[in-house]
Amino acid sequence: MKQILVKKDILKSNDEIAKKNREAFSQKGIFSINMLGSPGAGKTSVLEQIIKSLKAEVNMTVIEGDLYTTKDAERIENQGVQVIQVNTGGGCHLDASMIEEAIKYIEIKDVDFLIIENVGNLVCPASYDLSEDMKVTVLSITEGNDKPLKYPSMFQKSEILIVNKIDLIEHTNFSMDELYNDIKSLNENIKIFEISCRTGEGINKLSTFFKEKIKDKRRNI
Ligand SMILES: Nc1nc2c(ncn2[C@@H]2O[C@H](COP(=O)(O)OP(=O)(O)OP(=O)(O)O)[C@@H](O)[C@H]2O)c(=O)[nH]1
Ligand SMILES: [Mg+2]
Repeated sequence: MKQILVKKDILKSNDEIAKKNREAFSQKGIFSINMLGSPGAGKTSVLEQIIKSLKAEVNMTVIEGDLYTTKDAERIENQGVQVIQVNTGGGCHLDASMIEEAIKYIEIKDVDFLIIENVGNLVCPASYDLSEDMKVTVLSITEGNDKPLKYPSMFQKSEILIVNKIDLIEHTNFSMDELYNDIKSLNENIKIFEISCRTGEGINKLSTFFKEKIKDKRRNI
């Protein structure tokens, strides 16, 4: 596993770098997602499930964003998937220059699906384009259904919302009806998947959705 500590190139704007990365990914037919959500929402757990379900058919690479440790990258490496750890050294989000740096260490030519796990944070990461095809936010039942209205930006900018830990719903006062109402008032086109990484519920549907997106991207090279 490669581990890099990145310093920002303050001369280039985030969007310029993201545009360049996006062109490179598109030319190679790489479908990429930027996974966002609070610390502990289950981003790495969702990744582990998606990898288990798709790795026989899809060539996946993961960029793991974390402040300091390699804990999540080790979990991904245990799944037998190429992973690059980006440590932000305390920074609360990834930016496009970090992705630009990370992909220097990736054998990118055979990659079909690039998954970027952002730093766990419901606010800052939403502002940075990482050249992804879509932002995917993970919200877990234990965080409460009020989070979209309290932290709207990430939910407004995401194409996908994964509601994780549905196995725990009966132990909480989480209202799925309120969540759907709130989220649709922020982003009427967002697609919602209800899943549990613990029981496996909903994982097939989510993986099939990504598989179709990966195929579409390949077709459009
Ligand atoms: N009951 C239950 N627990 C879950 C589920 N998904 C994840 N967890 C647990 O939630 C905790 C956090 O999961 P992670 O996957 O590490 O969360 P994360 O969003 O990657 O966390 P950070 O990278 O630190 O932001 C772990 O203890 C998981 O085992 C689920 O569907 N149900
Ligand atoms: Mg994680």
